[in-house]
Amino acid sequence: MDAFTPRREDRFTFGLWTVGNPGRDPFGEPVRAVQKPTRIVEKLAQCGAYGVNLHDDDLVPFGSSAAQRDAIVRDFKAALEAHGLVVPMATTNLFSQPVFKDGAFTSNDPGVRAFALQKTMKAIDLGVELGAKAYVFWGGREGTEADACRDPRAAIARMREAMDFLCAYVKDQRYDLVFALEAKPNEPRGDMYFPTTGHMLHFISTLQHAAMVGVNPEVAHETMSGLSFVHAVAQSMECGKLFHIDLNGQKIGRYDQDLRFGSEDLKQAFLLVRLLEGTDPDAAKAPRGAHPARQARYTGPLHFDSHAYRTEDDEGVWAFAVGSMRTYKLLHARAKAFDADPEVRALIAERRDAALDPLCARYTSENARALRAAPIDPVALAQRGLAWERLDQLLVEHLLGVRG
Ligand code: GLT
Ligand code: MN
Ligand code: MN
Repeated sequence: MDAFTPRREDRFTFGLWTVGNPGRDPFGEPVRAVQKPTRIVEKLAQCGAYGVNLHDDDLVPFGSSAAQRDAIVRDFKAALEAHGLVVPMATTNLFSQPVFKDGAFTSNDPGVRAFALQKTMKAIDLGVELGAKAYVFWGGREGTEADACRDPRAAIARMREAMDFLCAYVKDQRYDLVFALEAKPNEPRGDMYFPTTGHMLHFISTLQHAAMVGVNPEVAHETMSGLSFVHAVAQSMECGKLFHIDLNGQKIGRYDQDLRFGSEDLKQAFLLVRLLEGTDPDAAKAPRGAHPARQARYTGPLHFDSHAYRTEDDEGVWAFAVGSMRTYKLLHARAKAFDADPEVRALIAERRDAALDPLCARYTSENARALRAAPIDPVALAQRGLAWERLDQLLVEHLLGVRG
């Protein structure tokens, strides 16, 4: 036990499908035994996790009878109770069954779309019964290879119809539940609709019940697109839409690797933890122009959507789980030290121009006139070195543990 040993209050969660991943890939058979959900609960609790998340089919195998479902759920609840774990998030598997081969909510076939809604309503009921407060939508098969098969605008409209329907269902049932939409650019489809968190954020703004819908960005998915994950998360937080997060590791431009958090690109991982935890004291103060719903820090569950290398046995899986959580805590400690460093603070201190600043704050015709006439010297402004080299080196030194 040390300061980085994971504890319940750290709010770390794993999916049944993550630590339960038996190591099957497109080229090879499973390398580990399938574990019972109740065993996963027990092991996660021993590792110091706070919760476990699931797809409907992870817990209740597809095609189970009502009586089988009830027995499985009863045993699972007993395990949660016995080991003090919660289920903060649930989701629907709308990708594994052959019926979803060409999408679920965006399918051209109204029968498939109806089945997707039916399956999701039942899965929402299950999630709520287990105590979930967030419901994730990852459109695993919502995309195309033969793109002429549907107008992409029809796919977007169908997805909107489904979200509006399901939001209304949640309200009608008086469930205390929000939705979190997860983007991915490709895999398993050639091109997926809503490929990035930014696409999702705009889509949400077009929904009937937009207030109850946010995003669930995943490190791997944004990185696959070659984009900054930290910026995607920041934009989500800036408008109050970071409802959940999928932490893992990924090399740029590859298939969805879902590696252990912090095992790739430690600097991005550091900046991400710094952002989520709001260790930068400036994060607490909403800057001028901020969105009214801005989140200063993220207080939801910290979910690891990742799995152990295929080289690992059962022991390796739990080492992977503990490693994910420890790395998060280590990065949190490093981020606090970085943000408390007086040299860092001095370098990033915001400069204000007493004369010009008030003119930029708000448009009035007087401000516009004064601004147009103001003597601003772009050459002088450009001459100043910003010392970001020094700042970045300080970050690296904090990250490597030689400072603070
Ligand atoms: C699947 C996917 C993940 C999603 C899960 C939720 S399922 O493992 O790769 O990114 O978050 O549906
Ligand atoms: Mn992934
Ligand atoms: Mn994910």
